[in-house]
Amino acid sequence: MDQQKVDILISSSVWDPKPWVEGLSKSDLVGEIHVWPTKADLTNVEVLFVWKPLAERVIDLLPNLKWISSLGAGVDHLMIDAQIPSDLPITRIVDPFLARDMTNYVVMGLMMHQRSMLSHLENQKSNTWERITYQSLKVGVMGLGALGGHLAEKLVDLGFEVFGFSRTLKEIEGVKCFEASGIKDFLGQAEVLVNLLPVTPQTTDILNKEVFEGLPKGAYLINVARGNHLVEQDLIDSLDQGHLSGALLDVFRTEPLPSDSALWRHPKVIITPHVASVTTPKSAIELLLNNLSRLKTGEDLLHTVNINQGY
Ligand code: NDP
Ligand code: OXD
Repeated sequence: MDQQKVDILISSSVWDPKPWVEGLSKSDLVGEIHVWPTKADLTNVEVLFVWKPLAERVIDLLPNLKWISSLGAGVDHLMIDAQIPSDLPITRIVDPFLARDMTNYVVMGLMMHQRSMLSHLENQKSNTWERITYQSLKVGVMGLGALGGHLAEKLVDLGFEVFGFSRTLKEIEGVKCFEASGIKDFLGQAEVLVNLLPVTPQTTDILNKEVFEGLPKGAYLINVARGNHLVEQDLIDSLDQGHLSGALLDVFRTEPLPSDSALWRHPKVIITPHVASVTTPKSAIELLLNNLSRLKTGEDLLHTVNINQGY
């Protein structure tokens, strides 16, 4: 092993590891790159990059591991994995492209809802000319981190009235912010509720009956965070009872969404297959290499996760 270079293991069971291997291998800092599954000797591996889930006992094969990074923004796949050591730094992807793409997706969903696009598409099938007008909307953003914070700012620029909710109180120009204890007041304003929370023990199942009842009648849900935030039956009940007017869902408890899920067929639900914002290897690799160089010089890594908080 070249002492100057760092060996890496990539475990990506969902995404193609090829662009990551190609991008990382261009750096002088990088030694051997292994891709899981492999039978190679992994003793010299110091860095593990994971996009969920990590096969069992992989960590046992990495006695010299010094750093783990998620290849996405979310780290829930690492937080629930008992083999992940609690004394190693864990980082995640915080990337302007990820924030831009998430904001664009949510704006698309908001606009489709505000402009009744589903009704227009339906009308087109029968050559029906029906002028459905639109109203200004109050949007509530749950989670004001790298993604939710960016979204809230851009929504203000687009002229929406924006409300924000986070664990600790934030200050964002033009956004009325609430901390966790203010959830009731926050929900009461949200004609569209956008979920961009991380999934943790505190936020699992947070999109439930009680929360939906706290929203104004006719509210619309956009869930782009995690499927485990949503109690699916509570959503279906609320849609069927006419309290919620519709939902755009990108993430699900089980992915791919099973073919017998009632969500597929629900007339008020739009489904996309976890594509709201996808990590761009090129820009994420820049971040990973920046952190690799920090690891080598002993500087603090960027975008570390607080393991106690779970995000
Ligand atoms: P961040 O960690 O930057 O932000 C999380 C935000 O949630 C923070 O504002 C935090 O509050 C708030 N929060 C956490 N716990 C609570 C709680 N119990 N009550 C209230 N607020 C809370 O995450 P990102 O913005 O980078 O990403 C958010 C999530 O988006 C990811 O975890 C991932 O699940 C999802 N995602 C989905 C994608 C998709 O394609 N569908 C793509 C990328 C990400 P505070 O500021 O006080 O810490
Ligand atoms: C992520 C995701 O967390 O794509 O980055 O869901």
